[in-house]
Amino acid sequence: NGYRSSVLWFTGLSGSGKSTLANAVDYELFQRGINSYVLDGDNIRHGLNSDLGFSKEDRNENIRRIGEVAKLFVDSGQIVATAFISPFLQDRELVRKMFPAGEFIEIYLHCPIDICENRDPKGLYKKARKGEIPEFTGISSPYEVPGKPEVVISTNKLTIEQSVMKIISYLEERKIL
Ligand code: GGZ
Repeated sequence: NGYRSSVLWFTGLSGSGKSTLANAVDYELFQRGINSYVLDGDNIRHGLNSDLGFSKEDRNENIRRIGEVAKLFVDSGQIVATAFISPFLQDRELVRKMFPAGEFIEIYLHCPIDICENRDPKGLYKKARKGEIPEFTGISSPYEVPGKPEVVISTNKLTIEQSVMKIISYLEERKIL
């Protein structure tokens, strides 16, 4: 079971499928006997980062801390999948620089906002449209599209299984797996 510890950094709009895909990849790795872990809003924003909101400054700090935590997981020999919007290029580049070349794998989940908005599992877009959530990504706060992500997945065109295989293939190509 040789593999290289690394970060799978999922980025994309709310509703683009980050948590779903991070968990699906995590499960595929588990089945292959590889140690992996998912960092997402549930285990980070509700705990370590419960003091942070969604202003630009707070998002910067959210991502910086997640980068540091991801580094601890990589140091412990795991593949860590992170599922955060991480809308700012600068924040993602700062995290990228925390890792040796090849260990930070940026996976951009491309999905038109109207489709994310239609999915709206928690009704957040609806609230944001009504002005009830300030600084909502894609509506009243920017999402800066990655310039050179390692992997791009159009989550409105691929199934979850196809998306997982695209990521696994990339990892095999790069000798991570
Ligand atoms: C964006 C927000 C906001 C605002 C609450 N903007 O779809 P979700 O609910 O489950 O995922 C979103 C999550 C975003 O947190 P992140 O830590 O990923 O954001 S960032 O990387 O920008 O720091 C959404 C919910 O929190 N949420 N308010 N204003 N998403």
